[in-house]
Amino acid sequence: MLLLQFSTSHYCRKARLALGYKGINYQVENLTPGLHIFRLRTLTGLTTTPVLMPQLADQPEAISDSTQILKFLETYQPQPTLCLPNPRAQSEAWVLEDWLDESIGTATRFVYYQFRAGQGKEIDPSFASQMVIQVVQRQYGINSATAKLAASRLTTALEFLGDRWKNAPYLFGTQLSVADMAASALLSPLALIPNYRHQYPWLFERISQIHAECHEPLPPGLA
Ligand SMILES: N[C@@H](CCC(=O)N[C@@H](CS)C(=O)NCC(=O)O)C(=O)O
Repeated sequence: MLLLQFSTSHYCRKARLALGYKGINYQVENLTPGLHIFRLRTLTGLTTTPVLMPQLADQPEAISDSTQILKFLETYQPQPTLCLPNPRAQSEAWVLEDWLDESIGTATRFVYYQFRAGQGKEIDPSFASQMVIQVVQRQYGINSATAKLAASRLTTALEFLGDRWKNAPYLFGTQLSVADMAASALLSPLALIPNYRHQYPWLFERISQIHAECHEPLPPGLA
C-alpha cells in the first residue's frame, strides 16, 4: 500500500496510526504542498491528504479522508480490530471520531500555527518554514481572533477527554478505538506548546502510549 501524505500533517499521522496498529506494510510518498493538488484532484476529486492507495486487485485505486481510510482498513484486515465489542459504544466512538476530525483537528491546526508564527517562532525561524506557516495561516484564515476561538474549543474538548483519559488508558472500556486514535493524532501538535504540556500532562502520556501501541514514532516534542 502507498500513503500519499504531508509528513507533518496530523490527519496523515492518524492514518499511519491505523496502518501501524494493524501491522500493515506500506510506503509513504511525501507530497509537496501546492503541487499536491495536481496529483490528488485527478485521483480522488479532493485535494486533502492523507490518501491511501491499496495497490491491490479488486480494491479501490485511492481512498481519500482519514476516516474513510480507517473504515477501509477495518474491512480489509479486521484483526486486530479497531471496533469495540459493544455496538452502541462503537457507534459513539465513530461520533467522537467525527467530532475530533471535523472540529478538534481544525482547532489544533489554528492554535498550533498561531503559536509557530509567534511565541514558537524559534522552533524553526528559517525563511522557508515561516513562509509555509504564513501560507497555511492565509489558507485557513488563522489569526489571533480565530486562534482564540479555537483555543476555547480545545479547552472544552480537553475537559471532556480528561474525564475519561486521565484515569483510564482508553476512551471506551478496555480497548483501543477509533476515538483514541483520532484524539491521539489530532491533538499531537500541542506537544510543542509549553502551556499545553504543563496543563495537560495526562494528554501526552496517552498520546505516547497510543503511538507505542500503533508502532508509530512519537510526534515532535515527545520524541
Ligand atoms: N477530514 C480530512 C482532513 C484532511 C486535511 O485537512 N488535510 C490537510 C493537511 S492537515 C490537507 O491536505 N490540506 C491541503 C488542502 O486542503 O489542499 C481527513 O480526515 O483526511
